[in-house]
This record gives sequence, structure tokens and C-alpha cells, in this order.
Amino acid sequence: MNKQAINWNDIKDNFTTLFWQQNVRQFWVDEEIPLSDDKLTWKTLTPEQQDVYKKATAGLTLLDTEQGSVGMPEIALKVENLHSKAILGFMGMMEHMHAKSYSSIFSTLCTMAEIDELFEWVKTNEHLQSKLNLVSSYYTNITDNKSLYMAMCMSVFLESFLFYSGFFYPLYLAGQGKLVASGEIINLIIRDESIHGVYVGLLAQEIYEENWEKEALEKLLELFEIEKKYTHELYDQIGLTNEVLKFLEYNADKALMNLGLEPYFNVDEYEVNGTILAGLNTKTKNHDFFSTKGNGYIKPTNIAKLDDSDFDF
Ligand code: MN3
Ligand code: MN3
Repeated sequence: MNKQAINWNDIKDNFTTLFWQQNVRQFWVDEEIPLSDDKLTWKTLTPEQQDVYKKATAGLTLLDTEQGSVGMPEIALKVENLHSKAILGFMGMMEHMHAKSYSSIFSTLCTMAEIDELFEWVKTNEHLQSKLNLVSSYYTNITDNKSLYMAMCMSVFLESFLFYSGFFYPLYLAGQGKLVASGEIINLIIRDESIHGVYVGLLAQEIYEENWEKEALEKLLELFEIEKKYTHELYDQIGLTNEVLKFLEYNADKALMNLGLEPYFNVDEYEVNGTILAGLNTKTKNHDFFSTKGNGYIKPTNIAKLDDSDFDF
């Protein structure tokens, strides 16, 4: 079959350009966020608090590694639209930036021995490995539209739901003025994941056929069972497990909504820990995730303000 070149002068939908531009505007590099100020705060944390922080971000490193190396490339390979492939490729590149940025945090806060130990923990943690294996089994078995849809659902579950057990603690501390530089990186990552979840969710909705939502919800609940165990393992030692689980339910609903599906847990915003929501509500800071970059990170491009109505297609 003859190969088709991508033609950016012939775009047939009304969201490709918007998502391409927004992804490019949000581009950031970990080396541009100075982290050394966090060292002082780090020393004031208890060993348990440090343990949770390290494991939460190390777990995120594993998920981003897989999303950049397998998830985004596999989905990009299987979608037909050339512009979608381009956008997914850009997003996959950012996954590698995310994974790399956690290593910048580690090298600021931890010794080399601690870092080695942490990556060994990731490799051997049962719950972390089993949730990732479940997600990844869908990435590597795309054979038709249904399996492509399910792979997209898993991608949205990963980015809009599963990441948040890891984001919780950095947001929680940043909300109290602790480790704010690392928190800034987390905020930049969350802003990326937000747009990724919305975009892959839209691609999934384009190929959706009736009754596929049943299997999607089943998988979400299966992931939630693993996530509960993971959350207990991490957060029991600092007594935050129930708040993390509530936050996970809240984000699981967001993931379902990104896929155009009904929310399942129906968690109201006020049930979520206020410090976390303050950390998430990027509008209270210098950046909202669809317009500029983070505090102190403004690149002089032609930045246009977007609002929710830009995403009604
Ligand atoms: Mn990522
Ligand atoms: Mn992502």
C-alpha cells in the first residue's frame, strides 16, 4: 500500500490543532525547575514521611516509564489518523520528561544508595507491578477496534486515576508550603496528564460502540482493588490512607468522564482533602493548566487563554 504523508493543511476535525498547540505550549524541561530549596524542608520530615514521598514518586516513575515506552507508542501505532499519531507521539515524549524529572527530585533529596534501594523497591513491589502489568497487557494486545478502545481506556485510567495515589502526598505537602519546588514539577506533570486524559478519552469516544462501557468499568474496579492495597502499603504509616482512597475515587470518576462514561463513585469535591484540592486547583497559583506554565516558568510563546468552552466539540 502506498504511504500517505501527514498534511497539516488538511485537518478534518476541530480539535487536532487545538490539542497539538496546547501540548506544545505546555512543553517544559525538568532542568529548568531549581529544586535545591527543597533540601532544607526534606530534613524536617520524619523517616516515615520521607519513605512515603520517595515511594510515591518512585511508583510514578515506573508508570511514566511504561506510558512513554509502551502505552503511548502502542496506541499511536494502532490509531489510523496521522495527526493523532503525531499528538500521541508528542505526549509520549513528555512521559519520558516526567519520568526523568522524578530522578531530578531524587538526586536532590536522596543519596545514591537510597536511590538504588528505591528502584529495587519499585521492581519488587507486588501491587505496583500487578497494576502496571494489567494496564500494559492491554497496550500490547491491540488487534481490533475493541481492543484499541480498551487500551485507550487503560491509558485514561492510568493517567487520570492511578497516578493520583502518587500525586497525593507531594500535593499534600506543597499545600502546606513543604517541598514546593518538587511540588511545582508535580503540578506541571498533572497539567500534562490532564490534557492527555482528555485527548485519549476523546479518541476512545470516537471508536466507542454500544455496551463496551461494561468491560471498561469492570477493569477500572479491578484496578481499584489493586490500588487499595498499594495505598494501604504506602500511606498507613502516616495515617492518610482513607483520604488518599477518597481522592482516588474522585479521580476515577474524572477518568470515566474523560471517556464520556457515567461517574461511578459520585464523590463531591468537598469530600476531598482541602489541602489537596488547593494544590490541584492551579488557578489559585500562577498557572492554570490550559494556558501558561507553572510559577516562575513562563516561556515567551504566543500564549492564548483557553476556557472550558474550547473543549466542547
Ligand atoms: Mn506522565
Ligand atoms: Mn501522560
